[in-house]
Amino acid sequence: MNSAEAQQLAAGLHEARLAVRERERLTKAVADLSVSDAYAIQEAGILLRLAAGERRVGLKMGLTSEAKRRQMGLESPVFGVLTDRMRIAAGGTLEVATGIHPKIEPEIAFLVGQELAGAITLEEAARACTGVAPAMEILDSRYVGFKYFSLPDVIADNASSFMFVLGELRPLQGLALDRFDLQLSVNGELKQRATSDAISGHPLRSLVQLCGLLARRGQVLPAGSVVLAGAATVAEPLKAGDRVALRVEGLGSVEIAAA
Ligand code: OOG
Ligand code: MG
Repeated sequence: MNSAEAQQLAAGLHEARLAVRERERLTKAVADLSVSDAYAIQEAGILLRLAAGERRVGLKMGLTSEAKRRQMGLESPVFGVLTDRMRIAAGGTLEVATGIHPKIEPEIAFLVGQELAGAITLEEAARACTGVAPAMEILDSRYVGFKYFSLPDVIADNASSFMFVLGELRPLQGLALDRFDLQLSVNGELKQRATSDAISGHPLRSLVQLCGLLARRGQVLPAGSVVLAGAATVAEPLKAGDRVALRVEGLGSVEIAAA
């Protein structure tokens, strides 16, 4: 696939997002879309957002838990790009109608203090992080019915990124990052619960995997990046009027309202 083709497919997804209108998955028209084509389309889509004044603030890992891979019927982790415009302040409000069919999921986020590149160990990942926080990701797919059936489709659509919210960051020292109990409630009712080892066995392993995926594309993880490690459970549908809270025992809480 040449870059003009990638840009054209990216523009189609970009317009669907801006118009808040679902569209057919790309593999319906381009059956042989490869993972590498898909990342090129994703990057072309990010360039459109940057041209509109957005800034890159980090990356997200997706499909790092078995629960998510089973929910979406997809086999391996993927990454997407986060921009400043995707961030909602903790305690803030999300307008559901700005998304097509948004869903929310419980995550752990890291703030990476120094650049990470290529094959790194869990210890190197831990040393590079200056903070960890409870987080929620609000996903939205630009595809009909939030279904895409293939990894290239979801990658091209920036791994279904829409919005995210971070709780308070704290230093990693002394925290058992793979032993957190994550509880996601909607309107006070517990909806999803899992231990943080559901995320790649250990949330920092998502960061290691991310560096590996980036290296394959000749990229590094820049200093200052926020990284969402991937959801610990399946995502919950989000509707106007919902109050969603994530409580992570030993780490903190974060909440948003949907309007
Ligand atoms: C893909 C994105 C998955 C996660 O945390 O696993 C993701 C999707 O489910 O549409 O963000
Ligand atoms: Mg996610």
